[in-house]
Amino acid sequence: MSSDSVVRLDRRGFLRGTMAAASAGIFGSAGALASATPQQEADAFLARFVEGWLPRLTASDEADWAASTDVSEAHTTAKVAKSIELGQYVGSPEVIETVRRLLDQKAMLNDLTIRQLEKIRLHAAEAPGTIPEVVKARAEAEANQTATQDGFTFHIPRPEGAREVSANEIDRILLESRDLDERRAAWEASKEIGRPLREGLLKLRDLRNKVAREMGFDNFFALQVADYGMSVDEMLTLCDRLIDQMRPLHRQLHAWARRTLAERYKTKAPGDGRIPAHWLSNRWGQDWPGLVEGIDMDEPFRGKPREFITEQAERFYASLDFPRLPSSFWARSDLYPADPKSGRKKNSHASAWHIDLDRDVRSLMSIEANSQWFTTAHHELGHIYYYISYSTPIVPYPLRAGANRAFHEAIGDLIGLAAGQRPYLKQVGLLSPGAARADATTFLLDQALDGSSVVFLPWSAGVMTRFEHAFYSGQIGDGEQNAAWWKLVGQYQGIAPPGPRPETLCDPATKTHINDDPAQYYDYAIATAIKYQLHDHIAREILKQDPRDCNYYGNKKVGAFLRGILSLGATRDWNAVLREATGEGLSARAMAAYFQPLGDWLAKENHGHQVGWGSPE
Ligand code: X8Z
Ligand code: ZN
Repeated sequence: MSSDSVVRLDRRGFLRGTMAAASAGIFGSAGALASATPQQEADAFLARFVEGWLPRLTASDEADWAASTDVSEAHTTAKVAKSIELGQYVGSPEVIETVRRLLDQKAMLNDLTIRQLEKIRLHAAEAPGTIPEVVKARAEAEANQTATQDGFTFHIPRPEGAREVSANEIDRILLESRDLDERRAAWEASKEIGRPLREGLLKLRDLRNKVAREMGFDNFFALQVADYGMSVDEMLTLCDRLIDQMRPLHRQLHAWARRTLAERYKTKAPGDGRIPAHWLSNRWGQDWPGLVEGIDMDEPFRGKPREFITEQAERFYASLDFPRLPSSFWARSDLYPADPKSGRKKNSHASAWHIDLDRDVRSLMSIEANSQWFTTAHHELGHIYYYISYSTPIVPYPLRAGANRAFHEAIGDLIGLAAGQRPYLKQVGLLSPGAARADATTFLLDQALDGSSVVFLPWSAGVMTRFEHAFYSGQIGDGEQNAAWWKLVGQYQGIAPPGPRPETLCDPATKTHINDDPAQYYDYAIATAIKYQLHDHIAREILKQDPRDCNYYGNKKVGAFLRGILSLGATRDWNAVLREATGEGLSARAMAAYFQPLGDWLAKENHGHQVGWGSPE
């Protein structure tokens, strides 16, 4: 594939990308005017910038959407062309220079203006027009990597010939099969995608770093972290703190899971105490659903039409007084797996899109009627309702984003947590008999193992964050990707590969975000902490109910509280937003409190058994 450059707004509204060449004079007379104050000059610049930005952004997003929902040479070429136009605009030296000059006069500007200029500066830093050849090369590499990823076909080897399988089918085997050979074959098949992605990822690392360094960032990781107004050290310290706060519970869960799985597969856990990766239900061990016998969260969804999944999620938001989704959402979204017979290939990972930073909101999913997609649909609608809530005249276009990226990830997860509470499930007929019967601790155990919860933190704040930091700051040699990856997986998650992982494979590249949402995965770790903080506040202060047994459904006060946060977009400092909403700064305190009864139970359950793994930890 050949392409010139790519610039796009990612699924959370953060512009990333590159430009081929700077075009001069976009803003014409918007330069310094002798008679204008810095504030007047900034107002004029922002108005003019947005006017030219929106149509280019929309065209680029439309082309990107087409390329992600129907992988083809023609769509990739069109996406690249539109991206170039956008990149030449946002990364033009004129924009960079104007923003720099205005930000040098911060004392004369109001807060909203400074915030917009900071955002535009970060957008420009993704596409600095001062190094067009690097930016162009990056664009080509980004486009190739995405096309390779989204166009990949998984195969499970069999004596009679390899069988083509979808990502959903691999996930189903890992969730349901009790046959370790079958599990290992599915797990290994899921890792084959890393092989064709390895070289492109190494190339992208160098190009992304060169782009980031042009405007003074240490590396690409530092550029992404800058959106939080934090240094890299501060971000790593924050992630470590979240892991530390939940470490005791994670170790207990790990010990319990290892024993339970060894019994399930009638085998023994390896001597160093790490859990073999193919024993777990998720391809990366990022969450471990399906471990608690007797709680089958999928049962209520069997036989339901797949349309039910998003419609029920929408009903939840609507019950909180959020508007119904616009008809264009239903008309334009791509919610179900591509028909294998059609030959169409689409990105298999869920995402939510804000095409025009206004009314055009869409989601890309591959929904099947099960509990995993039920949770994911709530997650994606969280993004969609965030987009809708801040698309008002009060929020300037450059600030139509989350309070920070983690807030954007947290909202749908919060509603997913609310939709997993038993009083709600019972009310809407989605509580399986097993889940209804389970005692409170067993139900809590199931939640701790499920998505975006306790076992997710060592993965998100640990493995993913530490790998990408080391990768972009030059601490991993070219022939050491898998070695570095599995060292981190072993250390943080207590998981080991089922066999050797040669460097011709590239296991980190099997995770979508490493390729196309790079150096941002701590967003999800921080979102997990924020989710429990918001939930704790909502349950105790608004609902006056037990956070582990509550029901948001139909509560308009909860909706008003959430819209108070969502409608701000990125107009306020995120620390202040969190403090004002919950009364505390970012922390896993609420999360630890939520699971505290489980910790007590597990400590007893694990008494006399091995807890922990490897040495030293
Ligand atoms: O990528 C996602 C969302 C899309 S923004 C489905 N998540 C992370 C993942 O799947 O790895 C949600 C939880 C973590
Ligand atoms: Zn998301």
